Amino acid sequence: MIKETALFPQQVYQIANDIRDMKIRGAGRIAKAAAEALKIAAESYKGEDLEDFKRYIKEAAKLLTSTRPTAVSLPNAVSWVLKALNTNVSTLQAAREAVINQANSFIQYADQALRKIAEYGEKMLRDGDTVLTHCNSLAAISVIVEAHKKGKKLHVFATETRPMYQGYITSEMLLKEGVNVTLIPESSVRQIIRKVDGVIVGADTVAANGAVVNKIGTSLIALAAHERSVDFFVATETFKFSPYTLIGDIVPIEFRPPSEIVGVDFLKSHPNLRILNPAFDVTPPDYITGIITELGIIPPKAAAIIIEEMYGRPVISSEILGRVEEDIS
Ligand code: RUB
Repeated sequence: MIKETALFPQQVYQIANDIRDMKIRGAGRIAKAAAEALKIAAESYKGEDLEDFKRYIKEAAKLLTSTRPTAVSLPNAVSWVLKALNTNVSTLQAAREAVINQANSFIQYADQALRKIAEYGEKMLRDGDTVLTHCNSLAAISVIVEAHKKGKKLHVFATETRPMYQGYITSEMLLKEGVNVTLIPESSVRQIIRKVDGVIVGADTVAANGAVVNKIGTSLIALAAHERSVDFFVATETFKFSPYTLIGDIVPIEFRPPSEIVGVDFLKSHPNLRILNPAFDVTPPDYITGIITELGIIPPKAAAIIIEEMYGRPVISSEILGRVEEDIS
């Protein structure tokens, strides 16, 4: 539980807790929720001092970015909103409005991006295709649903995605749209892949070298697809591209509690058992056919160009330097 003080309205803590506890999950939804939380914080600020307001918004930004480490969409969304404070705002009212407008513009951009991804991505699917997806990615689902709406008859294999079973959510979403779905354990992928024409997954972070960080198990699926020359697409908004990786920062992989894997009683009766529960893994660019973004479908190796165009060459902040030093030591 995140420690609540009187500083922010309860809704902001609620969003932060919901991201941390995975009630809000999926990199795109996390990013939009963080922008929404900053907007709520700005709207509810009770003070009267511009500099104090800036500190308050930056504190809210820190709280939100501390909730989950892997999806770069979270710090990218927060940076997008914080740009409001770098503009020449000279009054509290102007700063408040700027933060609210920036948050709204991020949310709007995210919604439009998903629609573009669906439009570009559906062209990669043919009538009669069998598609495999993993975890629960709105970007990947939007591609499948768009192709379905265009009248292409598809069959989807959705992995359960242990230990949190996001595959159930994916199955429900696709069934609601009228798409044929078969739920499978991810351990069956190498057996099933022979029936699959293409894989589509989402991303939590795309690194400058085109490697994609996504739900644990993604890289094994990519390996199985590669072995049989099955196309492997990643559908993602460009705000999941990491500017930090351009200067060598390593994407932090979240490890989640053992209790997600085994029951408390089993843990208690085997005190010497160590349990590892990594939530994400890294798929190398060589296993990725293309990255479907709102700007078009790009080869993974072009990720660095997109990052430079969108974010410029990053200025190395002391915070980032600290992280790099930590990794080397
Ligand atoms: C979710 C996950 C999704 C990406 C992309 O993991 O790995 O594939 O976040 O999702 P978790 P989207 O459930 O642990 O957050 O395309 O919706 O952004």
